[in-house]
Amino acid sequence: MSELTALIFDVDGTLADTERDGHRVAFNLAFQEASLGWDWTPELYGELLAVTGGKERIRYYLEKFNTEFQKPGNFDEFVAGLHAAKTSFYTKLMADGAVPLRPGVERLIQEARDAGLRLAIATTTTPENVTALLTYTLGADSLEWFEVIGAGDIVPAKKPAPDIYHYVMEAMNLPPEQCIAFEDSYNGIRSSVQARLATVITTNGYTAHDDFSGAAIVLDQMGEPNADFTVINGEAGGHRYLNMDMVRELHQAANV
Ligand code: XBP
Ligand code: MG
Repeated sequence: MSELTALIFDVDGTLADTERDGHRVAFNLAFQEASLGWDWTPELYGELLAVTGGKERIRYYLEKFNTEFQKPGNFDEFVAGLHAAKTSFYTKLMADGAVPLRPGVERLIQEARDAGLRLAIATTTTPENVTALLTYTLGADSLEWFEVIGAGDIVPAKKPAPDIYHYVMEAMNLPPEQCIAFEDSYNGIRSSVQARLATVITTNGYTAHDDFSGAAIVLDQMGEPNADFTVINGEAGGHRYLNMDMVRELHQAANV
C-alpha cells in the first residue's frame, strides 16, 4: 500500500470556474480589440471546450464554427498574437477578482499543507494565468506552496494526453500510486487516468454531463463544513465535504 504523498490539481474548472467568466471573456476582448466581430457566447464556448489550449481552441473555432473567415497568410503569428492579447486580458480580469476559488479549495489546500503533503499543478492553461489566479485568490506566497507548476506548452501534447501529469510526477520524483489528482472535465480525467492517477472529480456547469469513467469519486463541489457536496457517483464514506481524511480514504480505495 503506497502512502499518499502529493496532491496534483488541475486549474481551470477545478480550482475556479475560470472558463465562462474568465477565459471566454478574455478571448472576446481580444477579438474585439482586433475588430474581428467574433463573439463566443457561453453556449458556443461549451462546444469549444472540446479542445484544450487557447491557441488550439481558436484554430478549432475556425475549422468547425467559422469556416468563412479568410485566414491571413501569417496564420500561426495571427493566432499567437490573438492569444497573447487574450492572456493579457485574462490576467487583468484575475487581478480585478473576476473569478473566486470554488468552495472548499482553499480549505483543502491549507489542510494538505498542514498535514505536510506535497502540492503541484498540472494544467493546460498558460503559466501567467496560473500565477495570476493564485496570486489574486490565495496571495503571492501561494506560488511557493506548489512544488511544481506544470502548465501550457511545456509538454507537446496537452490534455487529454497524460504528458502534463507525467511531467509533474517526474519533476517530483513520485510514482502515480503516491499521488492523487483533482479534475473537473472529460479531457482532464482522460489525462490523469492515462497517467494512472486516482482522480477526484468536481463537476461544473460545462462538465456536469461528461463521462467520468475511472474516477475515484464524482462530486458537484468539494464543499465546506456548512455546505455539503452532492455525490454524483461513488462512495463518500459518510463524509459531507471533502477533507484530507476523505482524500486519504479515496486514495487508499483506488490503490488496493
Ligand atoms: C484548460 C483549458 C485551457 C483554457 C485556456 O483545461 O482548456 O485551454 O481554457 O487557456 P484544463 P490558454 O483545465 O484541463 O487544464 O488560453 O492559456 O491556453
Ligand atoms: Mg479543468
